[in-house]
Amino acid sequence: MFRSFPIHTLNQPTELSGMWTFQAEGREPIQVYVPSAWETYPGYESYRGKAVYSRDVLCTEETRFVFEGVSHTADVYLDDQLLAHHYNAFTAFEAIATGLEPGIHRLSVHVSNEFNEESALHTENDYYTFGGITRACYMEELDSLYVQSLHLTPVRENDAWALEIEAVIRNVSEDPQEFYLEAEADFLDETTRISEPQELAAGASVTICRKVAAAGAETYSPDHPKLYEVAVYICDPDPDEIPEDADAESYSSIYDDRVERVGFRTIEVKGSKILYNGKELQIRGFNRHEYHPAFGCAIPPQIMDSDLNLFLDTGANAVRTSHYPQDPLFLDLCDEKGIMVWEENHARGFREDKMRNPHFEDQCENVIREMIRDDYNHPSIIIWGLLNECASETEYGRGCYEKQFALLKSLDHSRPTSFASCKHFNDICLDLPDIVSFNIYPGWYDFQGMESPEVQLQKLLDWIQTTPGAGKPFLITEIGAGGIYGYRNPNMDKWTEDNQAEVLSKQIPAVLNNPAVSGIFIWQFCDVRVTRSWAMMRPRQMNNKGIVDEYRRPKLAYYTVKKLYHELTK
Ligand code: ADA
Repeated sequence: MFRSFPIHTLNQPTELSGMWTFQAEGREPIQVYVPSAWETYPGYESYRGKAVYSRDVLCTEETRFVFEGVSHTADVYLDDQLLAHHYNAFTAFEAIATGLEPGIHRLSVHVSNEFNEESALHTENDYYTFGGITRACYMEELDSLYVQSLHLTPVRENDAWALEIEAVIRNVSEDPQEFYLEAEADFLDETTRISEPQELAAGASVTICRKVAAAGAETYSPDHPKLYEVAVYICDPDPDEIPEDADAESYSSIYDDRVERVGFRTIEVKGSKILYNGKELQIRGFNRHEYHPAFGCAIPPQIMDSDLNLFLDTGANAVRTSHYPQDPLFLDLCDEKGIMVWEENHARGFREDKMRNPHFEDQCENVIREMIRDDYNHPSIIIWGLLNECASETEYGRGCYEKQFALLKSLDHSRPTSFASCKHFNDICLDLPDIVSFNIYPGWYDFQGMESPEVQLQKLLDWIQTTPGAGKPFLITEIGAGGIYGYRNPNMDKWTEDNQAEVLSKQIPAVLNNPAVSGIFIWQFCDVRVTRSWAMMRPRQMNNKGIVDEYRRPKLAYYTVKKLYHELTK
């Protein structure tokens, strides 16, 4: 299961989950289940290097492969032909083979999780960066035309809903093709033609935009997460004229279809408030990394679901996908459970020297493009974020923030933007986002002084009012403390569960009782493995600030958060 709803009504994709051959450089081949992280295979627990995954696949003449996530770098081959190259573990890519001899072919994915100069985003870090085909992959039989992407934007006009549909259609054949588009949804009275018949040149793509009324649609909200499926069909304008080379019996007048879901809601910034369906929003969330000791970052659906059930149990209503786009299935579940999402591109804690890596800007921007291309339709996503804790205090860093915000806004004007800063009192980028957000750790990191969380927060808020961030909504995007599961003592020693719970019991009310704050994301949901160079600062080589440990066993802090999130809900 790679999505929680069928993405086609006609030809269903073939999932490629199952057993593949895995061979790391210089080692014997073994059979492994895909998707998975290779750090979960015995003998590969800390393997950093290259490996090849391969299996046979049954192809038709035109076949499209989709990989939801390969960590970090992938080269996809069919037999000996290179179909696609992709960098970055957390976004999807396609690989298309055309003019194939129908039958069995060998699909191989060459994967690397190496750290090197070519990789600006995957580096030694305060989370682990795994290897493997870590998210679902599938293949689909293509006709000459297919829907490459479908974006749905709900709009509220004159007290009624409408929907903007934007579909990218691509012609993979060597001939021009004629087509028109139709759309189908529960809120449309009948199948609606959304483009006139037109010709698309060989190898070309076209974007079709059309607004349709959706007057009868129910409004989506966290309490009423009503989702609608919207299908678009690429239709042949001349269905009676069967092409000479087509098989008359199996000939279809529909080239391709695509289903996406939409939730009709609004999210906007007005002055210093975030408004959701016109009402002031209070965010109570957690930061979540994709991690489990038995699965690495390849989290099975059952765990995604149970993570979100724990969120709901604590009274949380939101998740920040720190620090990268998360599995599309996880986002589907957020849509269904009414959990709001801050999704961000993949960049954590880069100082200026790292931002000057010649690949940094391109790699960050690609993640932004792919994230918005793929995750645009999730009503759960209410904020786009970028460049967590990077050099927003330097001129060079500001240049990157400027470019990336410009790109983000050009790709989606329907959601507010932000970035999580740690440049207290010297950030020079607060004019760029719609929402100002800071990470603070009062009572945990001593370098921030030992003043109370209330005082530290107020000083920060007072300073922001002297910057171009004045008058914007404000979020705490990280706050928390470390605690090792099962380590208890009454001295409130660092790393005890007792101390973690105590620190959070002071931090949370300081934030949620401050009327200038629109919400909080606690750092973090579960403990996560970190890379080797972080081990000296991280007992167990883990970031231990989870309110549950890596096996999702609740610490004392879990109950503290649960009590406070319920008491302080506005
Ligand atoms: C930062 C960072 C997180 C994590 C956290 C911590 O603010 O954004 O990724 O490293 O601090 O645990 O210190």
